This record gives sequence, structure tokens and C-alpha cells, in this order.
Amino acid sequence: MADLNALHKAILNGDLKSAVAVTKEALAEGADPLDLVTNRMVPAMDEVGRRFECEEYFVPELLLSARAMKGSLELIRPLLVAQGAEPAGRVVIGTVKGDLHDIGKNLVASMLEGGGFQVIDLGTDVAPEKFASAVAEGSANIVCLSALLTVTMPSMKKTIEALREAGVRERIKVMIGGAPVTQQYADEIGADGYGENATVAVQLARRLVGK
Ligand code: B12
Repeated sequence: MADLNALHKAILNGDLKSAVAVTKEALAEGADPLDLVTNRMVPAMDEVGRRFECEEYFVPELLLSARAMKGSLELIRPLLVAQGAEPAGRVVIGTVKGDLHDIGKNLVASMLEGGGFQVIDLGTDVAPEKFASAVAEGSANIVCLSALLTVTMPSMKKTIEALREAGVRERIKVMIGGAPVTQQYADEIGADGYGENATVAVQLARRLVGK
């Protein structure tokens, strides 16, 4: 039996090799991919954040933990996607300008794909105009913005303004999320919704497109 505490520990210790090995073993034994993410991996990253905050960890440790988390997620991602069914809508997603955090954004993208959405991922550090042109050029009906830094949250507001200036704001819904983001902030900047995690993101996206 895979030792699931070892998965938590591997991410906490930034041990990519162990993280991948335990994930492989757990999946082979039929573990629920979403359970692994929600109950083992995300809490490990939360603890990494806590340690960073109280200066037990520094940027190199963050990078190693993020690498271990990504290694596991690479194995889990296709399974999350495979859980989905009928196409529900088209989403443009990205981490806003100035922000390089992409683990949560990638998870939301995978879950949306798993929830039947077609997803165009613009990556990280995405300028407001780039979101606007992706919407103008395509047929997206939802834009998802992720921010993990309080200093990059204003880029969300700027992105909504850029969508308005490009004349596409009215035909799409804007969803925002990320650790420092709140429903109150979403209301303040005129977003259509806020989701605290990837599961809520899928429910919200479905609600926004009326599915
Ligand atoms: C890993 C990490 C990094 C990695 C990122 C690697 C990567 N490829 O993503 C690296 C080392 C690069 C990094 C760098 C920095 N980081 Co950092 N980082 C983190 C850490 C520990 C974990 C983030 C994470 O991946 N969590 C796991 C994922 C699954 O959770 P999540 O991102 O929150 O996403 C979930 C939800 O928020 C939601 N969600 C996310 N996006 C969206 C979008 C939508 C539309 C919806 C609906 C939902 C949604 O769903 C997701 C899944 O459930 C956090 C601490 C924390 N606990 O958040 C700090 C943290 C975010 N970092 C922080 C800081 C300060 C920095 C640096 C400035 C450090 C420095 N001095 O250089 C730089 C900034 C670089 C930049 N310009 O972006 C601070 C931010 C403080 C603040 N409030 O502004 C934090 C909070 C750490 C801390 N406690 O101080 N970091």
C-alpha cells in the first residue's frame, strides 16, 4: 500500500523523486486523483507557505516543493481531465501580469478540462491586453484570472478594464481566484465570480454559463 503521508512529506521536503514514486504507486492501487490533490498535496503546499512565512523556508525550498508538486500533478492531470464528460464552454485562463505562480492555475485548468470545458492556457505573467486579444480572436465565454500575490491583484482589475476597452467584456464571464483573492475583491473590481479552489471553480464556471 502506498504511504500517502509520504506524499505529503515528499512535497514538504521538495523531494521530486519520492513524490512521483508515491503518486505512481497510489494511482496504480486505484487512489482517487482528486483526493490525492485535495487531501495530501494542497495541504503540503499550505504548510510550505506557512514555513516560508515564518522564515523556516526560503525561495529555494519553495521552488523544490513546487517542483515536487508539479511532478505529481503531471501524473494526476490526465486522470482529472479524463473524469470529464460533455463540452460545457470555452475558457481562457492565465496568471495575471507580474505573477509567476502557476500551480493553482494549472490545477484549475485541469479541473475545468475534466469538467468538460475547452481550455486555452495563456501561462503566467499575462498582460491585460493579451487576455483581451485572446478573447477577441477566439470564442471563449469565460476568462479565468489567477493571482497569488497581493501586489499583482490590481492586474486583475486592469485585465477587466482591458476586456472592456476591447469591447468583449459583455460577452464573457470573468472568474478570479488565488490565495489572497476574496469574493469581496471580486465584487469590488466587477468580476462575475470568485472561486476558492479548483472544485469550486468548475461549479462556478458551470453556473456562469448556465450548465
Ligand atoms: C510555490 C510558491 C512559489 C513558487 C511558485 C512556483 C510555481 N510554478 O507556481 C515560487 C518559488 C516561484 C514563488 C515565488 C514567489 N513567491 Co510564492 N508561494 C508559493 C506557495 C508556497 C505555494 C503556492 C501554491 O502553489 N499553492 C498550491 C496551489 C494548489 O494553491 P493556489 O495557488 O492557492 O491555488 C488554488 C486556489 O487559490 C484556487 N485558484 C487559484 N487560481 C485560481 C483562479 C481562478 C479563476 C479560480 C476560480 C480559483 C483559483 O484554486 C487553486 C487550486 O485549489 C505560496 C504560499 C501559499 N500557501 O499560497 C507562496 C506565496 C504565494 N508566495 C509569496 C511570495 C512573497 C513570493 C515571492 C515574492 C518571493 C520572493 N521574495 O521572491 C515570489 C514572487 C514571484 C512572482 N513574481 O510571482 C507569498 C505571497 C504573499 C502575498 N500575499 O503577496 C506567499 C503567500 C508565501 C507567504 N506566505 O509569504 N512562490
